[in-house]
Amino acid sequence: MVVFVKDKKLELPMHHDSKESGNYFRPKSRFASFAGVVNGLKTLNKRVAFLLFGVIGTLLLLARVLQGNFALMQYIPTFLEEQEYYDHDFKGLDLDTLKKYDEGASHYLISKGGMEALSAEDKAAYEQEVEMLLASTSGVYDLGDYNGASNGAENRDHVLLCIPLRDAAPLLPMLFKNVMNLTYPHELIDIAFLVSDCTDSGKTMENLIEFSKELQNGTLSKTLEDFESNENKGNSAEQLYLKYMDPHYLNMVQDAFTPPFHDGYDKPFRSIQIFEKDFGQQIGQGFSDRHAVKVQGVRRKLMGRARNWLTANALKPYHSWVYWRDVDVELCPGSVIEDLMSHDYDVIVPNVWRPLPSFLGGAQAYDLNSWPESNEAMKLAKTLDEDDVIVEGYAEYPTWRVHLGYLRKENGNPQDLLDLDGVGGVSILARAHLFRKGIHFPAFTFENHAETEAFGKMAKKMGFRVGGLMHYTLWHIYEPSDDDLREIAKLERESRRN
Ligand SMILES: Nc1nc2c(ncn2[C@@H]2O[C@H](COP(=O)(O)OP(=O)(O)O)[C@@H](O)[C@H]2O)c(=O)[nH]1
Ligand SMILES: *[C@@H]1O[C@H](CO)[C@@H](O)[C@H](O)[C@H]1NC(C)=O
Ligand SMILES: *[C@@H]1O[C@H](CO)[C@@H](O)[C@H](O)[C@H]1NC(C)=O
Ligand SMILES: [Mg+2]
Repeated sequence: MVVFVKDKKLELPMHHDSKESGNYFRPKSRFASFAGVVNGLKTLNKRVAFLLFGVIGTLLLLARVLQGNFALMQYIPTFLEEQEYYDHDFKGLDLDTLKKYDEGASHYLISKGGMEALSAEDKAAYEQEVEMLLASTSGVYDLGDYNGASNGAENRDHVLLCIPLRDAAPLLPMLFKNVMNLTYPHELIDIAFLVSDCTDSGKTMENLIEFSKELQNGTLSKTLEDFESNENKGNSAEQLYLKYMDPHYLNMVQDAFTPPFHDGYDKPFRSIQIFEKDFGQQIGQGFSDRHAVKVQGVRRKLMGRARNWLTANALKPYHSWVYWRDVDVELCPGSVIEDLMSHDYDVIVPNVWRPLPSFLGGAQAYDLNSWPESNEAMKLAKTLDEDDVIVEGYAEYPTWRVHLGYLRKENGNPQDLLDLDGVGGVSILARAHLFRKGIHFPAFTFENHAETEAFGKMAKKMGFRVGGLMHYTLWHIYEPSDDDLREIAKLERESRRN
C-alpha cells in the first residue's frame, strides 16, 4: 500500500480503480474473488510505489540542479505494511496460489509432467492448496484467543471503538481529532458509529461520512483545518462564554490541538462502519432538556437500546476489547486505551470532569454514574418500584454513594483505582468477551438502574472486575445551561455599564 509523506504527515491516495475494489481500506469481504482483488492491489501498489520512488528520486535530483520548486517533491512514498490492514480474516493464505483456482480445481489434478496421476509431491501440494481454498470461504475462530491482554498493543489485540451519535455535527471535528490522537495502533482498531434520531436534516450523517473517508485517506487533518477556518467565521456571540472560562484550561485545550502529534496520527484505521437507526428519542439534545430528572429513566433506556444495537452489529469474533467513547470529550490522553488496558480489569473507566466558568468554580465532576454501591442506595432501592430508575446526582435520590468523580485530586496518582458497581458511559473499556457472554446495556430497569450503570452492575454480578481511575481525567466539553447563559448575559450587561 502506498502512502505519501508530506510535511511529516502521512497522506494516502484514494484508490481510483473503483471497478475492482473501491477503496484500499474497505473492510475485507469473504468472497473468493477477493483473493485476486487484494493480491492484484498489493502488487500493483508496490509497482506504483517503486515507480514513484524512481520518478521522485529523479525529480529531487533535477530540483537540486535547478533549485526549482516542484510541488510533487514534498511527497515521499511509503508503505502501510501492517498486516492487520489487509487480511486478519484470512490468516495464512497465499493469495497468489489461490488465484489460479479461478480456472477450476480439476485443472490442477494434472501433474507437471502431464500425467493424470499426481506424483506424491504434487499430490501433497495440491491437497494443501485445496485446503487453503476451502478455508478462504469458511472461517474458524478459537474464541479463547481473544481474551484481551493487559498489553493489548504488543499482543496485537483488536479493539472495537464504539461511538454513539445524535445531532453531533458541530462536535465531529473535535471527535475526529481525539480519535486520530489515539496512540493505540490504528490498524488494530475498527470504528463503529451509530447515528440515531437526528433533527439536523442529515448534517451529522453527511459530515460523518465525509470525515470518515478523509480519515481513511490520510487527509483529514488538512480538511479539518479548512473546515474549521470556514466554520469559525462569525459565530463569536455563541463563544461568549469563553471569556469566563479558566485561562489555564483554555491553554490546555490550545496545546492539545496544536502539533506535533504522535507519529501515527494520520494513519487510517483498520475499518470504519457507520450504522443508522432511529429509536424515537423525543427528548431534546440540548443540555437543560436532557438533564431534567424526569426524563433520565426514559432517555437512559433508549441509550441502552442504541448501545446494544451497536455492539450487536459491530462486534466481530476477533475483537478482544471494546472501547466506548462519547462524542463530546474535549481532552483525553492519546494513550487512553493502552492505559486503561494496563490495569487488567474487565470493565474500566477514567474520571470524567468538565470545565466551568470561573463564576461557577472553574471545574466540576461531570460523570456521577461511576460509583461503588452503598448501603443507603440498597435500602432506597427496596422502597422503589421494580421499574424505577435511580438517577445519580439528583436530590430526588439520596443514595449517599461515593462518586468516582469527587475522589479526584489534581495531582493524584493516575494509577489509583477504585472498584465500582455502576459506571458512566463517556469512556468505557471492556473486554469483548463480556458482550459475548450476554452482558449489555439494559434498556429496562435492572437493579433499579439502566444503561451504563446497569451494565457495570451486571458485569459485577457475573463475576467480572469493574473499576475506575480516580485521578486519570478526561474532560467533557462545557455546554452552558440556560441558567449559565442568563448569568453570562447579566455579567456582560454589567461590564458594559462600567
Ligand atoms: N445513537 C444515539 N446516540 C446518542 C443518543 N443520545 C445521545 N447520544 C450520543 O451518546 C453520547 C452521550 O450522550 P450525551 O447526550 O452527551 O450524554 P451526557 O453527556 O451524559 O448528557 C454522545 O456521543 C451523544 O452524541 C441517542 O438517542 N442515540
Ligand atoms: C486523498 O488524498 C489525496 C492526496 O494523497 C488527495 O489528492 C485526494 O483529494 C484525497 N481524496 C479524498 C476523497 O479526500
Ligand atoms: C492528545 O494526546 C496527548 C498525549 O497524551 C495529550 O497531551 C493531548 O491532550 C491529547 N489531545 C487531545 C485533544 O485530547
Ligand atoms: Mg455528553
